[in-house]
Amino acid sequence: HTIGLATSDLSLHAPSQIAAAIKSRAGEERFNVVISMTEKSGLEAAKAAINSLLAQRVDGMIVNIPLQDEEAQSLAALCQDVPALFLDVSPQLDANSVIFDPDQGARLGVAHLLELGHREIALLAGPRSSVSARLRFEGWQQALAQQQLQATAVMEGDWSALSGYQQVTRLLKEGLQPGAILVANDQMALGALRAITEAGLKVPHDISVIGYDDTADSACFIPPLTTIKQDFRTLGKNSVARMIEMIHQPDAPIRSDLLPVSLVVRKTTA
Ligand code: IPT
Repeated sequence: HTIGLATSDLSLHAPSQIAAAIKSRAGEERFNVVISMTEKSGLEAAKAAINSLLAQRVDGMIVNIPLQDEEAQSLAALCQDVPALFLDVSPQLDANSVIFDPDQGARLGVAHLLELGHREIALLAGPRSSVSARLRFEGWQQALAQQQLQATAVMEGDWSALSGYQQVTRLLKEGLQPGAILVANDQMALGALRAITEAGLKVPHDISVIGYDDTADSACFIPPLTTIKQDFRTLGKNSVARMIEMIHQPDAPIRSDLLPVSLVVRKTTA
């Protein structure tokens, strides 16, 4: 049997670690994995990736590409009798999916900062084109609003470290210095750490930073990054298990599985 994996850009750390986890778990189950990657966002690029996997006659399709509800529906239809499992869609979507809980992640980050006494919190969100970026951002805003708080600044990056560096450099140049920054992924947090250090400020003494993902390198940032852990090994295990079930029981009811995330406290928050 062969599983197709349609994935967003593997030069990003999270998708590459997810792909590695799927590949290694599938190998243990004696399933082959073929990968098709899209560098662009949007439905057309996702369709092309999926068509190339269908042409290779895969038995099931795991889709780790950010998709709006209607986009995911149309891709599931494109797969016809090949079962499709989505990893980057809204948990509300009526489709087979395995997703990390974006709300829980957002709430854990905000709660950690509030416990430390922070009130001036800036947000560095991921790209608007990504569903999970939007859900994390909305989760932060809701968690702040529950405490009658509002973000002191809102920034948007493209998930890359460089974009985090540029956004936070600009913020600090404008003379805004929040007490803490919630960042939508670890790569942008890495760039944020550089921007803060270059401005002559210290993490966490002057500004606290929280990332999101807990990719393999994040414990080695300077200082080691406090972050929201998405356990990619668990995602690999669960998504391969689900895919095998779906291949063997094509008539099983549609199900959306929500995986918990957790706060990992290291040295960037105080
Ligand atoms: C999501 C990551 O959290 C983020 O850092 C970025 O790499 C993004 O993927 C790329 O699409 S994880 C996804 C399963 C929601």
